Amino acid sequence: MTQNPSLKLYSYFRSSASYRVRIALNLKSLNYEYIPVHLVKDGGEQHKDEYKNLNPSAELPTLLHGDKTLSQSMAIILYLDEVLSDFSLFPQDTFQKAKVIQACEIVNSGIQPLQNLKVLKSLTSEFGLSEEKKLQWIQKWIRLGLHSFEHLITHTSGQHCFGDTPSAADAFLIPQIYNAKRFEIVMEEFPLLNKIDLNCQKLEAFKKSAPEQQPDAPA
Ligand SMILES: N[C@@H](CCC(=O)N[C@@H](CS)C(=O)NCC(=O)O)C(=O)O
Repeated sequence: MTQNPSLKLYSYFRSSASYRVRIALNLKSLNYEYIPVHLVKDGGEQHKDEYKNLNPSAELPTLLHGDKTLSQSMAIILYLDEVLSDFSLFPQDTFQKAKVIQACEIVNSGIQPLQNLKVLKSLTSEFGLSEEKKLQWIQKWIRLGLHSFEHLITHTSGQHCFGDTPSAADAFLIPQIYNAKRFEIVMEEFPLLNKIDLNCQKLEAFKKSAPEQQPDAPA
């Protein structure tokens, strides 16, 4: 393990965007301090001033690297990739790198914002959706995004999304699959993604990053 005492990650065990960064840190064998922020307790600790001074969007994750503060998982992962460790999560070739980012963005901007906690809360409290309709909303957007993802990687995948080595695309995909299962989507509908999920789950970096392995996960 590379010693890097100056890395701190503000995270919540079930936050999929935090889960992406945990996978990236673990794939890169970077040590970090885990700072839990409870997204639900007392209306959500992300709304406290202390946290909003670090991240005005009141979202997880936030990474501290020494005196540098960074949020947005894509920005964090790109930063980590450039400044720390030899193991890269992106291909060298500029076009191939853009293709990996394209896959990540299907999750980052195409799916996750539509199933984010604050969006789901507002669907029921402000817009009067029933729990049943809310679940249909979530499943619709997850399915749509996962179908695009599966289509995109049909010709690029091997053991992982792009070839046989995990990349940032796997770090974005696996937490989204975790959420898909949480919201009762049967992953057999996406055979390629399901296969990649099983391959990733065999790797130590993915096992260590899983929600149930985090210090703030309920016993
Ligand atoms: N695009 C952002 C998404 C961040 C985000 O939405 N985080 C969620 C948890 S996965 C959050 O903190 N939600 C707080 C809320 O809904 O109140 C990223 O990649 O970091």
